[in-house]
Amino acid sequence: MTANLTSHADTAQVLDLGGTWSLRSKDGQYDLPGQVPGCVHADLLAAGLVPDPYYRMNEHQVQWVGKTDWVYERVFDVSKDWLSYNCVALDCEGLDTLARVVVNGEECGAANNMFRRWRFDVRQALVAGENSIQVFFESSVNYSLEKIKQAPIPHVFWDLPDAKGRAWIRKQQSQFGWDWGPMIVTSGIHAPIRLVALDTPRLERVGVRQQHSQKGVVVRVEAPLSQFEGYSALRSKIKITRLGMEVASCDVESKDGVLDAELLIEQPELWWPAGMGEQPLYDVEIELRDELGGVFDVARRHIGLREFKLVREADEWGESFAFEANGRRFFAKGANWIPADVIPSRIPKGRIRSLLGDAVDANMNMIRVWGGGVYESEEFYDICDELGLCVWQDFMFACAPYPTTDPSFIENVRQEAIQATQRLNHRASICLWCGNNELEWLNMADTPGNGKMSWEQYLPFFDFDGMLGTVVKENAPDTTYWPCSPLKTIGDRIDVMDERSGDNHVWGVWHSGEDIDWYRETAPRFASEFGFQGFPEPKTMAAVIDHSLGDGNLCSQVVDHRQRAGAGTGRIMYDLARWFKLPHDFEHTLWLTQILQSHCVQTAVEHWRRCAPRTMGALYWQLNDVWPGPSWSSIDYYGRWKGLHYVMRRSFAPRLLSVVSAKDGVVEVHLTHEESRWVKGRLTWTLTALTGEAIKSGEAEITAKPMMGRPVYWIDLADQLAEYGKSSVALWLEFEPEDAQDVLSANLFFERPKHMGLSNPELAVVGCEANKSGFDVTIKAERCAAWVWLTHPEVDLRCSDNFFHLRGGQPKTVHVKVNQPLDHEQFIQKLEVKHLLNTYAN
Ligand code: BMA
Repeated sequence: MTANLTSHADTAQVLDLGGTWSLRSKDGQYDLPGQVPGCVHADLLAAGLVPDPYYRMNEHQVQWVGKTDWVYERVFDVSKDWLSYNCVALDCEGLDTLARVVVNGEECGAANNMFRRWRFDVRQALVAGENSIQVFFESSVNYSLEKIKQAPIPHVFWDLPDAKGRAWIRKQQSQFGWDWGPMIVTSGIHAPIRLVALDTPRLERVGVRQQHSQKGVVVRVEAPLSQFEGYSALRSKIKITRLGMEVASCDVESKDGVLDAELLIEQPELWWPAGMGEQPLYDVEIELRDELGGVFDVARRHIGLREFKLVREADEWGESFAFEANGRRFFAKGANWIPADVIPSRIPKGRIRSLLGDAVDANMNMIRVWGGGVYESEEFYDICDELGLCVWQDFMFACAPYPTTDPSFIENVRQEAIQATQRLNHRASICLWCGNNELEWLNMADTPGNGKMSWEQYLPFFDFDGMLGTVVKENAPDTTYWPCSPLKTIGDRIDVMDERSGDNHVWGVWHSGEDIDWYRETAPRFASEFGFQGFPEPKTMAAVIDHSLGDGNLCSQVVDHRQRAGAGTGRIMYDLARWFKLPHDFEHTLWLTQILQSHCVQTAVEHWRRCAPRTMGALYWQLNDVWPGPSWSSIDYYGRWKGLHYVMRRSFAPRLLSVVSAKDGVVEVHLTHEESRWVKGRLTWTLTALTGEAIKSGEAEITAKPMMGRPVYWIDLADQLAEYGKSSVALWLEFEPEDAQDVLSANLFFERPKHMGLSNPELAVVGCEANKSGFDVTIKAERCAAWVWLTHPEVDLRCSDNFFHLRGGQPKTVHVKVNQPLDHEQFIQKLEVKHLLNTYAN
């Protein structure tokens, strides 16, 4: 699917300047090929002039790059007729970040915002034949450090010394280092750059709005024109098609340089978030023509017909914070997205699609594009539109005070926000614009200073009717603007512990040391961040550490170097000891941190789903990684699913059967779903000894309404628990729905894993059939096997299930896809089927 670009009809000349340029350091010491689009770090890596910054502690050896000024230059030819055009513009989709553009020695413009698109008039500088272009990049690190000397703004204590000025520069904030990633401050022409010569009317930009009613959906197309002076009777032909079939069209005259037309789609196919319906997309084509029908310009947009609403209404718990799509309220299930690599040009082809596809595979319906990253690419939003992933879109501000009273900063950001909202306002997936990440929680005080800014400095810029709120109202009027995440609208605006309203960043476990079970005492209206760290698997860590140099220890200097969350590893070990026995070697420690992470986030997510409709969203921190290292992600840097991602697939399943211990040996059974009708079926349960023998069992017909918010059944096991002891039994449940949809299963342990009387389960592979995309592996255990996972030292597996509990005597078949062709022998020989006890002892 091509991006939604205004493509100039054949009346414009376009010269793509992408490709190989030459790259020089200002001091002339470095002179090498430079790729455009790209960045300096990628070019130095390609030339072998810097070591891989992700390997061991090489990050330290590349810091000089971010403190160096660079210049990209090349020559290009244009024919004489280019000079006959009224307007010849250099169209730069992205300059990172502080750039000066010189054509044939003539200064043509400067840029100071990596998030903006820049257009420079180069008509006067151009000559027929060979031309030269140079783009000079000033070091963002040096600039920002100098800037805070001149114009100090309070910076945050946790920022690295060279990152203290990051708030002054409109650049991916997390490039200055974050608690999950390295400091790599790039420079470069990071998006397409082209020369465009035109002197006929253009569609400057296109806005698409929609109004839903009984009659259907009215699609309104608005577009200011440029270069239209001297042209009368400009007409526009607009066509809306669905799978090539025309569903609406019109032919209108543009007035005073503005195209404004409405088209009715009578039988609209609505676009739904993933899991609620399909994602039909319509093509909108807008042609700008002269009175004889000659086409001056064409623009195309892909739209989904849907209405989003953020429902904030008073209720018994305070004020709701729930999203509605097409009038249907839904529980937002998802994660926070960070850039897929600190060096964008290193993102492998297809990685964005596989990460977002993996989110939907894990039953997610929402992604938050977090404010310390970037406004993502057209490809990203194309895929979200296609897959039904709703996008909570932050403006790019995170965890620092910003110079929000500086006029040039305000105007620079206003242009950035206008471009971002105009670029994305037709997107089916965008459901909310959010002003910033955590400024109100972390960076506010009555008086500015010490990492804080004042409300006087903050509100005019970020508040509902502040500068950003106004930009959204004007350029994306059908999308809600939310000033900050998290934010309260009842009580003290920044009291994140107040669960009556707004969204919450529920960090009590990771950042405040609460026990994992503490999550069950919480019921935020919407949890837009929470999580726990886990290390990547051994294969991933092995790519960036050297075991022969003793790196293979959680607290080795090299592994500590990768831990960016201060005492993060200590935090992991603290909670690990709260729940599990200590692992016996580095490899199993890595796996056990994934099990702990999964258990933590699962506890939160399943509890909050049971709290619906009081709680109506859970977006865990974070989906993906920027490099191989410990983080809160569920998918590691190489795209491998950590235990958390497999567990989230179960916890976010459309129907969730879950069971929790209530008081005095009684357990509560919950059946949670968001369907529009009640779900009925047969529940069967068995209490077994961990050694496998059944102790007690039962069955019942149960019924659950959507977002039930309370148990559907209770089981009294007080006597059995007293007789057998909590540490030696487990409860297994199955739900068979009347409507023949998937059978659900759940289980409950009554003791923390470290105190459970688990014994060797004699877990074995009892069957392995090759299939089209891999193998069907059947495993069976004689006794209860907790936290069973499948892995392979040589290939990457994608399993239909993983990191699950297995009841003794109950075989389970896992469908395994492999990322490289393997014959049966090669696969089965090295396949590892492990379980919790393997982490404790050989
Ligand atoms: C929140 C996020 C990120 C951070 C995460 C983990 O603050 O907004 O800034 O990485 O917590 O600490």
